[in-house]
Amino acid sequence: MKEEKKPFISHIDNHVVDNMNKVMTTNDGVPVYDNNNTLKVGDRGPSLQQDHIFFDKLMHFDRERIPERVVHARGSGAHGVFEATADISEYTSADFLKKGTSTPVFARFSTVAGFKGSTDLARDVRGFSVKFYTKEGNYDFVGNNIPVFFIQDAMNFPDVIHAVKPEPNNEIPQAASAHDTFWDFISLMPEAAHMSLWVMSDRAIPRSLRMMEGFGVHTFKFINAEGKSTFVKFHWKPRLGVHSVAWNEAQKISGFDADFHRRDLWEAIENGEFPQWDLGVQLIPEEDEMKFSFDILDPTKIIPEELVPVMIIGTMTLNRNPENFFAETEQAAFDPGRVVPGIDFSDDPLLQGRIFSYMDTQNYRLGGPNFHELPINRPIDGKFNNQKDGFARMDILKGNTSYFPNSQGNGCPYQAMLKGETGYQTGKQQVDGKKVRARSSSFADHFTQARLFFNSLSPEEQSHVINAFSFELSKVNNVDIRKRELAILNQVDKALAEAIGKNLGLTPMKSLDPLTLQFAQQNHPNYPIEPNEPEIEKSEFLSMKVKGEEGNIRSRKIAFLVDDGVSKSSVDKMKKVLEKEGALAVLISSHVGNLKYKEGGEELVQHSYLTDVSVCFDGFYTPDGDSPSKLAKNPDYLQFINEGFRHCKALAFAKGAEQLATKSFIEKDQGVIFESDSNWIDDFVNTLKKHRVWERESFRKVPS
Ligand code: HDE
Repeated sequence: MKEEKKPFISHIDNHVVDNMNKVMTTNDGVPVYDNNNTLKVGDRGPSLQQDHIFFDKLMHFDRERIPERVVHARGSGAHGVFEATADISEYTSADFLKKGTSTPVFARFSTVAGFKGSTDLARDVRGFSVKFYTKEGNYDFVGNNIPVFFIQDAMNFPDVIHAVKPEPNNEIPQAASAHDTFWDFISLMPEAAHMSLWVMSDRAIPRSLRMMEGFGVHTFKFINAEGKSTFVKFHWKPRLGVHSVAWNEAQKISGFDADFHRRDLWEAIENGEFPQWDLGVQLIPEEDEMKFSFDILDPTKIIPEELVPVMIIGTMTLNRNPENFFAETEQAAFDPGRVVPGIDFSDDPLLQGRIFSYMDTQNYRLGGPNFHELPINRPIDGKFNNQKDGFARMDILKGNTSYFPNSQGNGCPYQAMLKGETGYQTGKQQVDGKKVRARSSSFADHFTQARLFFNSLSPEEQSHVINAFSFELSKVNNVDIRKRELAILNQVDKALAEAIGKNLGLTPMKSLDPLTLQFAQQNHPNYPIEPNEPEIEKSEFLSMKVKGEEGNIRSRKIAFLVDDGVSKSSVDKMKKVLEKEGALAVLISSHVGNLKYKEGGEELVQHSYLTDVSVCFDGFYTPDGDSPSKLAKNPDYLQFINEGFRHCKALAFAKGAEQLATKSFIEKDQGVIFESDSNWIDDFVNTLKKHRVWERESFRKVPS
């Protein structure tokens, strides 16, 4: 069911400009008479220096680009609302988390490595940022779709990013980790083992931004009204399930529709299919800080949900696209240091470094310290302090006092404490220690959780990880790097390393490469350190296949493969059921424009075999009529269904089209559904719900 577009958030709405029925003006509001011609001496003569209308236009144009984000440059955003649904006042005083509270949000999803114009389907981590415009100021959740990070200390961040970005001499490759410098770095950093397995898993190639989890990664702290702290890990759980594309699809989608994820998010919201995520928390009492086999301050570790269950505390619904990409999505300034009363930082050394970096980068990227005044970054109830001036200052501070303490301005703005208000209060914490540049020995186990992740995947997901490592390391030219990484993977799981080694023509080294060991010993002189006994060997929450089983087909795109003469009743029969389930039926024909039905009548078609490809669809249906005989001779149609089959998607054929399946490389299985089977439409829907016909995975006869 289509829902109405929600109204603007008032404090941003005030800044929306509508050109409709307005005379064009210069930036000073002077009406423009002629916007085609510069001022000249005679119509063939030289231009004049006094053309202030032209200069006004060009001056602005010449400055339209700002520096893109140094990481996470490519992103897509949307507005929405967060509704708190659980009473957690025992743990946090945060106003926006009080049960029943609704808070406007702006979310932005991104890839990390690529430039602003790079493809959406790169194998990469996805950023998951949410700005909550709470009554107590803006709270920024700045997380990822992968729950751990490559490195443990902020000092290494510029290095990991330099390594993954295009190489500095030739700026190749764009938005890809499959190159020497990335694996050179990773193979010297055993702490990256856990995250590198996640990035080589299907998590790094989501089907949709709406179908991925979000994680705060670090441990944070909740602070309650009495000042008591509780450690907290944040999780976003998508209502549409967690799903991915195949790597072969990702590569092709990048060519056919580099905006695949951006378009998907935009269209879903325009169609009233508002994406939703539940916000969950894992709560760890302060007393339990040291209870686990790993350190909860180490960002390369998860807290398995079996040990600390996720409690759902609210739901986010994205219900409005931005009016303007630059003003909103590009200028949105996220910062994990932007916390509100009731939320605090832990001592995770990666998180601590982030608290500096984001504010610093916004100052540079958005041109100065007034970036908070851009509409998208403004707190909903305003800001009141003595800060003033600076580039592009927009607020007009009233009166002659801009200092504290003052008596002339009645002591205002006043500190919360003076009027018995709480304001932001840092959680009290006893700290005692020597100043050191060092790494805790509790951070030294790099492989146990990497193993936990690999063990928890289904066989199909494991084989994707093997293929991804094999692909990436095959693209590494330096054989020593391949060997070094293989030695790391051998510490995680021998079968994993051997399978990859086979594809690389290498036998994995038994122990770490001496160079890797040397780097590990810089942080831990006694490395390798005997790891603690893990609490669990396998976690069902880490497999996407398990999560996928709960799925539905809302907003999935099903290609109806047709041509002139197709039977309308055969189209409508399937369409009705799919649309009832919330899926989209997309007609694809040999031409765009009017499609002729067998029964008479026409329908406007927007997609053709020329413009579209199988990888952009979730399932395929070939209806009856006079069209199947035409399609039998159409190589593009045959490519569609063969590739769909190869990518383990569901295919349905109406009676008169069944022979088309046998004309191709397709073999009948539970995901190839014929009308002559009983319950064929239900079977098709149920197969689509499973996202993939995983059992077909090992079937490699069809080239794609
Ligand atoms: Fe970021 N990161 N990061 N990061 N990060 C940025 O901030 C940084 C890290 C994440 O949609 C930058 O505004 C450091 C972890 C997201 O606009 C920059 C460290 C996680 C986004 C920056 C990290 C993230 C960023 C670049 C290690 C997951 C996009 C532009 C100490 C929990 C936000 C910008 C958006 C963006 C620094 C590590 C997520 C340079 C120094 C861990 C989602 O400030």
